[in-house]
This record gives sequence, structure tokens and C-alpha cells, in this order.
Amino acid sequence: SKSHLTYSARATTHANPLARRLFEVAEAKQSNVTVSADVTTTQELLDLADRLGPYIAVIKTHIDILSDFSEETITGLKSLAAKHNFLIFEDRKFIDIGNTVQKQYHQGTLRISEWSHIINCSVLPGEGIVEALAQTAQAPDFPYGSDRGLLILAEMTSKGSLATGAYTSASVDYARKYQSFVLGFVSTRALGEVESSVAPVKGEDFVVFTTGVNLSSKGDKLGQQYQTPQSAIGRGADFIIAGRGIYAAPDPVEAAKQYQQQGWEAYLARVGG
Ligand code: BMP
Repeated sequence: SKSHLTYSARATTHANPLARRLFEVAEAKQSNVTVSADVTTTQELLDLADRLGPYIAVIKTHIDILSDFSEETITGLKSLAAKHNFLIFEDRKFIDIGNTVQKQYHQGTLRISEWSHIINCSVLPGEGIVEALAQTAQAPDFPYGSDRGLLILAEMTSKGSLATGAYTSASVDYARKYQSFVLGFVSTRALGEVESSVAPVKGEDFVVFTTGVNLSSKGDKLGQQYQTPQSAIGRGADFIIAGRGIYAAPDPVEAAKQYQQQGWEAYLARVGG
């Protein structure tokens, strides 16, 4: 993997424009934090995005948990992303046949393609899901150009996860095969060494997002399992994703700053800075 290189170096060489932008944002803001803003009203979401915006690289949403999703949600998120220079990652975890996910992504009530730079999918349905999403985003008439990318959910943090072994290997296969649209993985570690039936592509540089990051808890009562920013980044995370550790902290802004600092120090240590 390219995890020993700086974000700036990776921004210079990466073939994918959105990956380049992601690394540039991280470098400019000295932050590899993605906040998982799992709140349930538009006002809470936009309020968090505005207050935490300066300290994060990416905001991760679960747009379908909002009780009042509307045009205002989209307009608000987009303008805050521009104001604070962060990217938007809708954690929709597409998992269906190609024909269905194309509609879920680019049509429908949530209009995900319109506002979310990054999406993710499970490869449980097989290669076709990646092909379908890439086809939609790379169609000549797709309105958002090369400003969109996909993360493959290659592993999960919950206890007893079945996203292991052959599933994780297939994730790497499809990432290699659809490299022009796949930015990388949601996984608990770098996956370059994982057995794959597709040979590594020369110069490949998959971006690793790691969920389940928390400074003060080991897990929750529903099977979530946490690691620290240091541990995640040591295992190859390029971006650490924290939800309750930040938004449910007594002072979310202070918490965001703390994750930012620890995430950045761990990154500097990794690249030898
Ligand atoms: P929290 O830090 O509050 O546990 O939230 C974790 C977030 O990351 C949730 O939005 C969850 O849906 C997501 N997530 C996860 O926890 N584990 C995974 O394997 C994949 C996820 O997307």
C-alpha cells in the first residue's frame, strides 16, 4: 500500500480526481477525520456540519435516518461542504442487483448522486453492483462528472461480521477491476496484501476509511467494536470515522478537535514526519 506516503504525495500521483481532492482537503485542513453525523433531524445535521466543519475532512451521513429530509437538507449540506471545504459521504451501503442500485443512487427521493461525493456498496451481490454504479457515474450524461467515487465495504466492525475471507478478497478484486470509480475501501486495515484473484494494478493506491473509531469506549451493547485513532491509522486507515465519540460527546467541537489532533499525529508518525 501507499500508506507510508504523505497525503500531498498521494494527491499528486493519484489517477482519480476525487481521491486527489480528498488528499488535498486532508492536507489543507490537517485532518483525516470523518465525522459520522448520525443525527435524526436536518437542523441537528446542519448544525453539526457547521460547527465541526473546520476540523473534519469528510462528513458521513445516513440520510435515511432523518425524519425531515427535504430540499433544505441537500442545499444546506452542499453549502456547508463548500464553506468548510469538506466532502460528503452518504453511507447508504448499496446492496442489490445492478438495475436497482442504479435507481437508488441516481433517482429516488434521496437524490444521492446529486449531493454525495462518496458512496459505498457491499459486494455481496457480486461484481455487477460495482459495474452498475460505475456505469451510472461514468455515463456521458451524468451531471456530476468525475466528482463522484465509490468505497467498497470490505469488512465490518460489528461482532461476528461475515465480511471476511472470500468476501474481502472479492472486494479487492473488484476495486482493482473498477479502479477508475473505486476510491478504496471501508475496512479495518489496509488490504493490499489480501489475497486477490486480480493482480495489483501498477501504481494502485486505495484509500482506506476505517469506522468504529472511538477514544473512550471499546464498543456498544449492540456489537459495535472500537479501536483508537492510533490503532486504526497504524493498521492502514487513511481516514478515521467517528460517530458517537464526537457527536455524542459533552462538547462535540472539543471532541472533533481531539480526534483531529490524534488522527493527524498518528498519520505524521506513520509517514515519518
Ligand atoms: P459510531 O462511531 O457511533 O459507532 O458510528 C459508526 C458509524 O460507522 C455508523 O454510522 C455505522 O453505520 C458506520 N459503520 C460501522 O460502524 N461499522 C462498519 O463496519 C461500517 C459502517 O459503515
